[in-house]
Amino acid sequence: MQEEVMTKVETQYDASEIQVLEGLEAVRKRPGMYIGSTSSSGLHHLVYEIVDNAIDEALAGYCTEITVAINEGNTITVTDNGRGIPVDIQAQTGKPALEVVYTVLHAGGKFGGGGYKVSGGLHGVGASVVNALSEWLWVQVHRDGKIHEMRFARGHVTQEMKVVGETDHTGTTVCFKPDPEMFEELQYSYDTLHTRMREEAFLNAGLRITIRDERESSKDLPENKRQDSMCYEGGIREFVTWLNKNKTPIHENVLYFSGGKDESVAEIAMQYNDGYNEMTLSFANNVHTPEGGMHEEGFRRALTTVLNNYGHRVKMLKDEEKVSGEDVREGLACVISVKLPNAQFEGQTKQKLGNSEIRTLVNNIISDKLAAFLEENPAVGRMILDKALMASRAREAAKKARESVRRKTGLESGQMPEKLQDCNERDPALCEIYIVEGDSAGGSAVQGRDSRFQAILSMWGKMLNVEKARADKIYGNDKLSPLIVALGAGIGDEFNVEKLRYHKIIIMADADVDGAHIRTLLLTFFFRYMRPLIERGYVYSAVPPLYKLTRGRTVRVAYSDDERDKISAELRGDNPNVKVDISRFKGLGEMDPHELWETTMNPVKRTLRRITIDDAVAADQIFTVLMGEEVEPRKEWIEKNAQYAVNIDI
Ligand code: TSJ
Repeated sequence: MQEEVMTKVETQYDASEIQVLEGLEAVRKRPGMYIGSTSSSGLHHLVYEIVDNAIDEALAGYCTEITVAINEGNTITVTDNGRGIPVDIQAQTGKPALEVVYTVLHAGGKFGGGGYKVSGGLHGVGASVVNALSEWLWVQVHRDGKIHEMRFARGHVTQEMKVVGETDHTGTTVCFKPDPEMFEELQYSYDTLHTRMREEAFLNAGLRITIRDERESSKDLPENKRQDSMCYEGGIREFVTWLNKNKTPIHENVLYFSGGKDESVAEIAMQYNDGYNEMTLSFANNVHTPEGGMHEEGFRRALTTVLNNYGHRVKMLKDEEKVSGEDVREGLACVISVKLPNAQFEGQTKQKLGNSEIRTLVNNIISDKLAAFLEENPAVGRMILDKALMASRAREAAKKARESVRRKTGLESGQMPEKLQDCNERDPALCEIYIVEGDSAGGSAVQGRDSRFQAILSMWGKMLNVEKARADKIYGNDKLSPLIVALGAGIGDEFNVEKLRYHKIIIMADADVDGAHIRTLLLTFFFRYMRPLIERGYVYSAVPPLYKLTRGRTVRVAYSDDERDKISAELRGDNPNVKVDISRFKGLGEMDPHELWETTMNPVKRTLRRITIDDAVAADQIFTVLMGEEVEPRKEWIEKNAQYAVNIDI
C-alpha cells in the first residue's frame, strides 16, 4: 500500500502526466476545436460525446439501454447497462484504464478529422474532452460485482478510483456539470437532446434510449414533454414511417435495402407520400450529414437510372422520354445510413461525406435491389413512376408559369420590394435582414435598427400553405415574393447562394403560438426552397426578452424564468421588502424602438439562435400537422400546446 502511494507521488510530475495535463489544457484553450463551439451547440455536444461511447458499447453487442437525464442545475447524467469501462491497471501507464479514458486526449475526434470508432477497443473518444470542459465530473462503473467511482474537476483527478459498494449488474454512469468558465450558454434544451436521442434510437435498431427532464422548471409540463423512451426494432424503416407519419404514403410498406463491401455497410429505407417535397436524411457512422455527400450522390444517381430503365422496360416512358432526378424524388421520404472506416467529413461545416467508395456501394445496392424489387412488385413500380411522370409534367408547366411571373413581378428587375427597408452596406457578409411579423413591431424595428447594416422586411397576414403548393404558385405569391426578391438568390433548383444579399437572416417573431406559427412557416419555406441558407448557418431566430423588471429607476429585462428570478434577487439585494415590479412582455409590438434595439437587435447585447437542419426537420413535421388535411394530429397538437393555443388561426 505504502509502495503504491509513493509511486503515485513520484509519477505526478513525470513526462506522461505533464503530457496529459497539456492535452486537456489544450482543450480548455481552444474548446471550439474539439466540440465545434462554446455556445448552445457545443453545450449539447458534450452529451452526444458521452452518449456516443455508450452507443459504441451497444454496437459491440453488450448494451441495450441508455438513459440521459437533465438534472436540476443543468447537469447531465448518462447511464448504460454495458460491460462497464475497464478498471484494471494498465501496464504502460500504471493507472486504471478508467482514468486513462478520462484524462488522455484521443486524437481523431469528430472535429479533428474523422475516425471510425472500432467497437471492442478501449477508445473513450471524447470522454476526456467532456471532462476537461466540466466544472466537475464523476463516473461510477459497475463491474466484477463492485461499484468503482472516480471524480474529476476541470480534467484534474480529485478522487482516485475507489470501490464504493457492491453490485449485481454491470454498466457505466457518468454525471457532469459543464464549466461556466467555458460556455456562454448553460441551459440544456430538452427538445434538442430529445431530437438527437430519437435519431440515435432510429439509427441503432433495438437500442432503448430514455431521456428525462428532472428540472424543477419543467415539472408543470405534460408528461410527454419531460420524458421519452424510444426503442425502434425496425431501425431506419421506422425512421421513414415517422417522417411520413402525418402524410399519406402511396404504397404500404417502407422499402429497405442494405449491403456491404470490405469494411463498409450501407442501408437505405424509403417510402413515397402524395406530397411534393423530398425529405432525405443521411448519416455516416451515425453522424448526421446535412450537407449530403457521396452516399446521397450514389443514391440519387441510382434512383434516377433505375426508374428510367424500369419506365422504358414497362413502356410507361416513351423511347425519348425521361424523368429527372427531381421528378423521382418528389414526395420521397428517405433515410440513408452508412458505416465505414476513416470517414472523411468535408464541406462548409464538415457535414458532408467525402469517401467516394461509398458512392459506388450505395449506387450498387440501389441499382440491384430496387430494380429487383420493382420487377417483383409491379403495382408499386407503376405508382412510383406515375408520380414521377406527374412531377415531370408539373415541372414543365411551372417553368412556363415562372417565366411569365418573373416578367410581371420584376423578380429580375433588381428593384427591391416596397415592404423592405434596406440597409446602406452592400457586402452580404456584413448585412442582416430582420423578418418581422406584424405592422407595429415592424415600425419599431425600422426606427430602432442600425440602418447601416440592418434591413427590415415586414410580413403580415396569412401565409401561403407551401405544403400543398408547387414552385409555380410560390413565385406568384404576394407574401413570399417580396422575401424572395429581398434575399436576391432565387428559389428551388435555381437558388444560388452566391447571390444572397444578407448573411444573417433573422426571424423576429413573438414568443407565443402565433409567433411559433410564422417561424414554422418561414423555416419550412427556407428548408424546402432555400435549403443552403440553413446548411450554411445563415438563418437565425431573434430571442426577445420575456420579462421587464423595474426597481425605482432601474430597469432590467430577463429572457427566461430563471433569469427573471436571478435579476429580481439582484435588484432586491439585501433588502427583501423592496418592491420590484415584474411585467411580462406580451409581444414585440409592445416595445418601443429603443427597447427593441437594446434587448433584441443590438449585436453587442442580443442573443441569436442559429437554426439547424434538425430545427427545420422538426418544423417540417409541425407544419405538416398544422397545415395538412389530417384533422386528428392537428387536434392533438393543439391539445398538447393548449396553454398557448387560444388564438391560433388554422
Ligand atoms: F464516455 C464515457 F467514456 F465516459 C462513457 C463510456 C460514458 C458512458 C455513459 C458509457 C461508456 C461506456 C464504455 N459504456 N460501456 C463502455 N465499455 C467499455 O469501455 C468497454 C468495456 C469492456 C471492454 C472489454 O474488452 O472487456 C472494452 C470496453 C471498451
